[in-house]
Amino acid sequence: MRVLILGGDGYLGWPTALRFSARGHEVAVVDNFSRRRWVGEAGSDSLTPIGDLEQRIDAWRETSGEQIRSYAGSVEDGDFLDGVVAETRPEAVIHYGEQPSAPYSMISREHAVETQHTNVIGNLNLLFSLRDHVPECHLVKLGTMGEYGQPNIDIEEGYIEIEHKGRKDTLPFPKLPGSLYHCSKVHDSTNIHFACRTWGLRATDLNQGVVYGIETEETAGDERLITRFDYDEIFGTVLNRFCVQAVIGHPLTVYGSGGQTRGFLNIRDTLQCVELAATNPAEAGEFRVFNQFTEQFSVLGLAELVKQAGEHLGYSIQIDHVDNPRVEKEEHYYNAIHTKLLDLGLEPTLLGEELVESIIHTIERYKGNVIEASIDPHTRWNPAKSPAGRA
Ligand code: USQ
Repeated sequence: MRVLILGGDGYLGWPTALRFSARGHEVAVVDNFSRRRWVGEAGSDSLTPIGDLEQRIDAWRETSGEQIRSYAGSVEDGDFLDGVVAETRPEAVIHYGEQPSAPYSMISREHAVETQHTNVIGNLNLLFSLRDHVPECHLVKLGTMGEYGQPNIDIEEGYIEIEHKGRKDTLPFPKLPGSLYHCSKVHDSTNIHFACRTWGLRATDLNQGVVYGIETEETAGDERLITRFDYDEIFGTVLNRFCVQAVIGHPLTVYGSGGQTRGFLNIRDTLQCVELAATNPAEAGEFRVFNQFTEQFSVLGLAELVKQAGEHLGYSIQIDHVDNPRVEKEEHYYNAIHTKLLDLGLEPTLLGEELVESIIHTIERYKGNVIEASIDPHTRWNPAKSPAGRA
């Protein structure tokens, strides 16, 4: 299959490219390297040392004999993207090429605008390119579980059957996004759904939970192939952050009470899910939604797990309840259905003490790279509600 991966230099995009390439698919990647720039601007850097995209592609060719084609440019540049789609004529596009951080989108007006411009306009450009050049192509779009928020009812996979005043319909599940980043993903979903209904495109929205982990089958063998790993307040996801904090002796930063519950998955399972979606495409005109996570945890539950695993390895670990910089529910009902990927054959990697210990061991190799000043949260969802003395 000809696969085009947007965001192929990123935390998930790079190992996804290797996975498809290793399985004999013809892979091309697009990236404008803004993730590297954004993390630098946040005063941080990848914990893992990563070469530039061309060096990594060369290393992959050397170790696997496989070739990955690359295009440097932005999805927001519609003419550029159109040229890439016309030239590569993909059968599947995996779209990771977005600004993925909720805190980043909440820093300022400029950051919110950049997030929604990159995400909404990039995705819209892609929909037109697919329509005009490869209308049969399957779009596999990385969405987020955060589109749904935390409603007081079970979360279905994309759609809910509603009976209203004696009539019934199956409609998109209501959305309650928790940041301007999450709002951008809702806008993307609306645009993709429209393109499927109107132009007959086929798409799968992967509403992914919070990803953790570093190594994948293809990256574990050679250090030059390792993916980036962020742990700063803006780009680090919570479990990855807690593991780094454990290793450097920084108290674990639980925001508020820690009752916030989310769906989580290991990075290896992200790759499994994306491959399952791509090799089992949606029908023409279908907008399919999968809830992509394997297990639910509360933030405090994760902190306790990291404390237990870290202490088992001889670390002394403190859990701090810091003022929550976000506006979010800290105690809430959460039950999200996630059966569609399991039905396609997903074999979940379950989180336990042993897995946390293995992540900690990988982090230990690079702990000298940690920039501790980037860890504590400063970005507040509502600056008017800042506690005294905090920016
Ligand atoms: N949290 C802490 N302490 C920390 C960091 C986070 O308690 O040091 C809490 C947050 O307040 C939040 C939860 O952990 O309640 C998750 O935060 P996160 O930063 O790990 O994840 P989030 O901002 O939700 O975003 C991440 C990815 C995003 C993806 C999303 C999936 O960055 O790309 O869409 O997870 S989901 O959470 O399901 O919306």
